[in-house]
Amino acid sequence: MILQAEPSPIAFDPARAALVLIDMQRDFLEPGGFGETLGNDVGLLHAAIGPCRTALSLARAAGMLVIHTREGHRPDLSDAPPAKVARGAPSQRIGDMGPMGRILIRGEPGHDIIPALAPIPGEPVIDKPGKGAFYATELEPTLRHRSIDTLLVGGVTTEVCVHTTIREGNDRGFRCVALADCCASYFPEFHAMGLAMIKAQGGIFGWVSDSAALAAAFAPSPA
Ligand code: TIU
Repeated sequence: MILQAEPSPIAFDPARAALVLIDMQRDFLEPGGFGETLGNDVGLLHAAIGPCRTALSLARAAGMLVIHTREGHRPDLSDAPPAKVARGAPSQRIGDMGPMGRILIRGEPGHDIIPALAPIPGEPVIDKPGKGAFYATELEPTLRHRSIDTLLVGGVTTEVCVHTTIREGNDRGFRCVALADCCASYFPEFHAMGLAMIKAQGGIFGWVSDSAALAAAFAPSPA
C-alpha cells in the first residue's frame, strides 16, 4: 500500500502499521483544562478532530492497530517532575482542582480522551508522564510485540507531544508519518513549522501526509 507523503511517498503494510493518536484529551481541547491554564485558546485544536475521526475510521476498517495516548500524572504526583509542575505562570498548576477535576491527573474527567475519539475495546491507551509517548511507557514493547514498523501519527500539539513522539519513534527505528490535518497546535505557525521540520532534509526524521491521502491509499484501485 502506498501513502502519498512528503518528501516522498511511503509504502506500508497495514498489518505492520499503527495509527497513534496523541493526547486528544479534554485537558488540551476543552475549556478549564491544562491547555487553557497555560493561557491557550483551546479552540485552535478543534480542526484536528474531524480528520482524526476520518483516520480512526480508516484504520479501524483496515484492521490496523490503533493506539491512543494520554499525558497525565498519578494523583500523588510521584511521576511528575517538580520542574514540570513549577514551570511557567499558569492560572492553575498540575494537580490543582479545576472544572474538569484535578489538572492533568489520571482518573479525572479532564484526563479523558474527548468523546468524539473515544477508544474502543482492543485499542491500547498509553498513559505518559512526559511529552514523548515512548518515555517511561510501555509503547515500544506494545509496538514490537506486533512487529509494527510504521507509525501514522496525529494529535496535539504538533510541536510538543507529536514532535517529541515522532523524534523518539524515529530514533527507535520506526518510520513515522505525521498526518498534517490530524495534528494541531495552539500556535498555527508552530504547526506549520513543526511539519516542515519533519520533512525537511529529505525527511530528516519522518514524513508528512494527511487524512485524504490515507483515504486514497485505502481506496480500491480502479479496475
Ligand atoms: N502545551 C502544549 O502545547 N502541549 C502539551 O503540554 N502537551 C501535549 O502536546 N500533549
